[in-house]
This record gives sequence, C-alpha cells and structure tokens, in this order.
Amino acid sequence: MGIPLSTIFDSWFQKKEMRILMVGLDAAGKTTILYKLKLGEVVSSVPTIGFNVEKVQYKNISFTVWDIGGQDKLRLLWRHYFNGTQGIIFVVDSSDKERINVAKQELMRLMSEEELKDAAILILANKFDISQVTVDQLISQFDLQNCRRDWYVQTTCAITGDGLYQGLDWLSKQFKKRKN
Ligand code: G3D
Ligand code: MG
Repeated sequence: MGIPLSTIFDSWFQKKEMRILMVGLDAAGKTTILYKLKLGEVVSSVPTIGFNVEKVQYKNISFTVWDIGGQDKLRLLWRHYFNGTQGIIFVVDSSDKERINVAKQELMRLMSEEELKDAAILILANKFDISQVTVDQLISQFDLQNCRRDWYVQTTCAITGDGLYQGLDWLSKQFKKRKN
C-alpha cells in the first residue's frame, strides 16, 4: 500500500454527504478494516434493540458498520440506515467455508433491497492470508456472473491492509462515474 488511503478518501470528498455501509457476518473482519483505514474515531452504539453499530465520519463521508445475519426482526431496523447509501462494502471471511452460503444469502437479500438498488457493491474476500481464495472462486460461489449491477470482488487481508486500497479505488471510480 504505497499511497496513503487518505488520498482516496480525499478524492471522494465533495460538498455532498456520502454514505457507505459496511456489512458482513460477525467475525468477517469489518471492525479490523474500520480501524485499519484510520479515518478517525470509531463510535460504537446500540440503537433501540439489539444490534451494534459502528460509525466513522471522515469529512463528509460516513461509514456505518454492523454485523448482518441472524435475527429477522433486526432487518427492519437496518433499513433506517439504508437511505442515501451510495456504496456497500460487503465483507466475507473467505476462510469460513461453512458460512459462505449464509454470507451469500445475506448479500442477495441486501441486493434486493429497494433503497439500495443504486448502490455500488464492493465485496471484500477477507482473510485471504489464511484462505488463499481467488476472486474467480468467490464470484462463482456467490453466483455473481449474472448479477446486473455494479459489483467488484477484491481479496483482502484486513490485518496487513493488503487489497483494501484496490477495493476502495474501485469504489471511488464508481462514485465518480455516477457523479458525471
Ligand atoms: P467483525 O467486526 O466483522 O465481527 P473483526 O470482525 O474485525 O472483529 O475480526 C474478527 C477476527 O478476525 C479478529 O480476530 C481479527 O483479528 C481477525 N481478522 C480480521 N481480518 C483478518 C484477516 O484478513 N486475516 C486474518 N488471519 N484474520 C483476520 P480475533 O482473534 O481478535 O477474534
Ligand atoms: Mg465488529
């Protein structure tokens, strides 16, 4: 990672508020990524009932992070956070073979949300260091070949930061494309 990540975020910076959701099953590596990005203070809260939300604000860009999956009653609450989302970062533990299908189902559900239909989707195949998964394998596991929206798969290691820059760079290009 030669170039500081902050240069990407600075290139995203605009007057308009920008919202990015980062979600994935628990233990996928989301909190590790959030801290690795070093964007500012991570604020953690538990809204109304039951799920933990982490937030980082960098200039006008807000990152909202939570564990997806599990209780259906929480899904209604998530929608509260969907409005105005331009980008989704879906983090998968690529070494967790047992839950890869659960992750896939959650991603499909998210993609079917009306309020998220225009959001670009960056899929981070995390823990690449211990899984050695390839992008092609993940695309086929997630059946993304026929998915008709803007998506991109990037392998990452959240601990070292490997791949994060490339993934975010794709996302930033999507934002620019939409703006023009
Ligand atoms: P979550 O926020 O999605 O629930 P965390 O996940 O960020 O809390 O990460 C869960 C565990 O996975 C942590 O280990 C973390 O260090 C580890 N982890 C995250 N990313 C990677 C990665 O890319 N490679 C490897 N090998 N481990 C990773 P602990 O032991 O603290 O539970
Ligand atoms: Mg976490």
